[in-house]
Amino acid sequence: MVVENNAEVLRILLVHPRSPDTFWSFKYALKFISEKVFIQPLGLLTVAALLPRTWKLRLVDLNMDVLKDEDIRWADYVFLSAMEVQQVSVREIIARVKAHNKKIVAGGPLFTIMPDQYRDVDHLVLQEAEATLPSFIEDLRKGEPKPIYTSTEWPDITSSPIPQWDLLALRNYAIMSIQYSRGCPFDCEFCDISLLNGRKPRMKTAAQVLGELEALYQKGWRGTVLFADDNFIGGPRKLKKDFLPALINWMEGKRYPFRFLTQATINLADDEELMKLMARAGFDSVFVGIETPEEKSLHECNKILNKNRDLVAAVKEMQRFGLEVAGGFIIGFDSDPPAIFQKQVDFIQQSGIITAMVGLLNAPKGTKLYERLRHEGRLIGEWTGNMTDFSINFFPKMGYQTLMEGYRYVVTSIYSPRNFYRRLITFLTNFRPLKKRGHTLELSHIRAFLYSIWSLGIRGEERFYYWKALLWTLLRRPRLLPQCVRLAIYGYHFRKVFQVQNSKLEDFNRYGNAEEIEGLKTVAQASKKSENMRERETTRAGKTYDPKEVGSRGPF
Ligand code: B12
Ligand code: SF4
Repeated sequence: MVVENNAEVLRILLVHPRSPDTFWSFKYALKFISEKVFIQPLGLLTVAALLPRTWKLRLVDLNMDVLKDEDIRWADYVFLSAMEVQQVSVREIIARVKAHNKKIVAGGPLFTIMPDQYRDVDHLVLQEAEATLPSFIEDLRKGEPKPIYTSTEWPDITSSPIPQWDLLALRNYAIMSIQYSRGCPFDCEFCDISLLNGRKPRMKTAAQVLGELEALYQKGWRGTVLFADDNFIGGPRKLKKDFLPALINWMEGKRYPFRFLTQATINLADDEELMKLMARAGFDSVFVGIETPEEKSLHECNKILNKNRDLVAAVKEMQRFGLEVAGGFIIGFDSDPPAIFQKQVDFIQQSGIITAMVGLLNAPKGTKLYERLRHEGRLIGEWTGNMTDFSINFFPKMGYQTLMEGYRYVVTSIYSPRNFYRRLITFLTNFRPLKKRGHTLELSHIRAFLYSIWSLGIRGEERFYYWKALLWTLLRRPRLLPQCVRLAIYGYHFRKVFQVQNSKLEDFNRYGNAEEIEGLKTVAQASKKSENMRERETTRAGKTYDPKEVGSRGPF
């Protein structure tokens, strides 16, 4: 540690690894507004704010920048933050930094969930930085930092600092995120949130969150802000009595400079007061884990809140209160019947959910699902971190080929232009956003609109449906024209993402060159194991195994 002007100085390079192009990268949609990156790395900005004020910091986000040798040489320590989907980039960064003989400090969901796979990292500072980083800094000052720091406590986040916004050029991002709470009281079998953030929701104070928003506002940010909570409504009483009224006040005073998005559980639809308050505070979209319309599968994964309710009605209720619902769906449960694929398509079409993230069930390490599958001898390897890349890390009961073909059917159906635009009209018919909003039309919106005319309305395969939807909106719900255009652009992105992923899978099936195709290694293993198990099952049943029959019927 160097001492400059009587203060200790360390140079820290904070690196955010590259994310692959996935459903949530919005890569193809962002082309319509410019070459921005979807969202900023909130974890690293929070870590930066927890470091001593005298240390010098630089941030490199590999989703837009390149990692320069010069930056690595400058640094005393390289701080890495990642989730599982970023593993390929993480490995590259570690190799580069090690080649420069520099020390790496790593934290975030990837390392917290799989520390054993990253023993080559010099210092693993796991769980929430508020709980573990202070001990690391203390040991570093003493000159004896340990290889691993972990904690069993869920820290009080009311003292979590304002993220260090000045490390970023905000204009390079399409949206910003902040956090109000951590943790979720539920316990779904496939989810690792209870391991990362615990089951007791912890909230920040209203003043603290308003301070974070004010800092963003002062930095000149206007537009979308995501509340990156596990479940925004995990502590509904405090939300209704304290936080939302304060937020409404602040937003009204500033004439609505932001629009908010968040994640919540389906029981939001049961609470009219909460929906109204959220809409008044500026929320107009909420991501809800719906998972499946199949009751037995909901039971299997312990998604208790979604059981025994009319899920389509719940979605429509939220839309009626001005909240666009984005939905998470999962296919591949043991209890999924053969009809599940059509059932998912029908559900999504009826509900008018535009952003339907349909993923394959996967078992993240440490979850109850992971342990069950391991016990049953069905685990194949570790999850790639991505639910939409046609990979699975266990042997599915319905058979691998059946699942893949069904999954492909679902994603191509719901994002076919015909179904997508039908759904868009269903949504726009039901959606009732609050009237008062201070949003002004920006140049980027006009650019996106014009580009959508060219790209979707003139050149696109969807042109007929695009114009039909535009005309319908102009005549029936003219106020919703911006939403119509925005969602048409999203639809284009979702279709493209699945097309690209699908063609990678086809290439893989044709040539089997898994090494060249990122993320498809588990597919190879699943496919192979699936065939082996089928062969065993068929032979046990006294029949002759014919690999060509795979997928036409399953032994289970
Ligand atoms: C916002 C969000 C997103 C955003 C972007 C996230 C981003 N750019 O970082 C979007 C919507 C794009 C997204 C996408 C996906 N996400 Co996401 N996402 C979240 C969410 C809700 C909030 C992330 C966040 O900002 N948290 C707030 C900050 C403050 O927390 P944090 O990053 O964890 O950082 C803290 C600690 O981890 C630690 N820490 C973090 N980094 C470092 C570094 C160092 C050096 C140290 C010391 C400490 C440290 O200290 C921080 C402060 O306490 C989390 C859940 C959650 N509550 O974190 C899921 C989560 C990160 N996402 C997850 C997943 C699976 C995905 C997807 C893969 C989903 C999919 N269906 O395919 C996609 C990936 C797509 C892609 N292209 O990357 C998982 C990751 C699981 C894992 N084990 O890796 C999480 C944990 C949710 C979950 N359990 O299901 N996600
Ligand atoms: S409700 Fe959502 S965040 Fe909570 S445990 Fe279930 S999947 Fe995880």
